[in-house]
Amino acid sequence: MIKLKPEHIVYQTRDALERSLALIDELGTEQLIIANTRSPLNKNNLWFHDLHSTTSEFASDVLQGLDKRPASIPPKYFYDAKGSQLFDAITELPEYYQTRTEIAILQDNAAEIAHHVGTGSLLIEPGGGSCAKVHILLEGLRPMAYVPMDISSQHLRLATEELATTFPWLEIHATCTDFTQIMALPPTAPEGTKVAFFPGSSIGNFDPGDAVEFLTSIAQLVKSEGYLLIGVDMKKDKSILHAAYNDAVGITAQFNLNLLQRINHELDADFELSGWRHKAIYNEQAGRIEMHLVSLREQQISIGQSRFEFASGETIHSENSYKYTTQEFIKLAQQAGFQSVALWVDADNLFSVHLFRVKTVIQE
Ligand code: AVJ
Repeated sequence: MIKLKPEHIVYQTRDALERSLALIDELGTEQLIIANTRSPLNKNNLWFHDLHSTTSEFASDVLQGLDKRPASIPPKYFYDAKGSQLFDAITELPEYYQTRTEIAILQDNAAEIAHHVGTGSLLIEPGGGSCAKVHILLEGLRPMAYVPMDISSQHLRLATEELATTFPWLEIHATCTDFTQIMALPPTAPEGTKVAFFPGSSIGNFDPGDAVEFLTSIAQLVKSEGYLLIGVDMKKDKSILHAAYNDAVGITAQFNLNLLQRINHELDADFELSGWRHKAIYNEQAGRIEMHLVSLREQQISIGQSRFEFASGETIHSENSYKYTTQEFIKLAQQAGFQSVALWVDADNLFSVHLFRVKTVIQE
């Protein structure tokens, strides 16, 4: 976790400053505060906080990951503008059941979710780059404000501008950040019951231990009256999983290979995409889909001043996507301090949506 110190923070408005100071006061210095340039775009209900994920971090993660054997690169780097577009295309593939199944679950149960959570909340979405699923909840939940956080600035900007137009009554406080590093609210966000929304089974990208740590940081963010609404892909027949990550038209392959293209563009590298192949397998033992890029020949790659050798058949591990039974996931969330409030699953047992609440500690 990166800790921002108050002196690193730029306040553009007195109001933002005051809200931050109050927060620092309330939480002590333990809690991170993201505050940055407040730039109301051409909408008066949209604030955009740009906390760039720096190129140097991308560079050092890639160089470090490619030095290991087997080599690996964190999946968060899939999402440059092209990668975000490709991911959106994945969600529309017939084989990729996750998105449409989750959307149906949210639609069918929106009223019940609103009943549990109440209106006037502060709805927070880590990774909410395209703001697509939140549409389903907004009318029912009528939150006081929506705080999407995403690593892709451009994606977030376009999506929130559109959202601000569609829902003029909604305050949006968008924050461009790597939420795996910094989990904090922008100082312009108002107070209210905090509801974290983490759809799409993005939690599957974390190893279980890291998932507990991540959920713990969400629990700390939403605090004792807060909720977590989270979508989790379920364990199921291997063939269904295999098809979802090896689609017939090859969009997932393009999505995987785009990582190399991105490294070429941003880090002065010379990957030849024709020298690599997409591979996705279900590791039953670990309960996860693994994506790899397989070197099709012996080759040397230059990235800036660094050189990397790959033998034919050698791989770069680019993603894990863990699958959980509902009981496994409830146990995991309990380790992070959550208790199960409600659970929805589709008729085919493909996907689950859990509502959790932070366990309140009863003081005598
Ligand atoms: C965004 C991590 C949930 O694991 O299904 C889709 C990413 N990778 N196809 C997933 C992904 C390949 C996706 N998550």
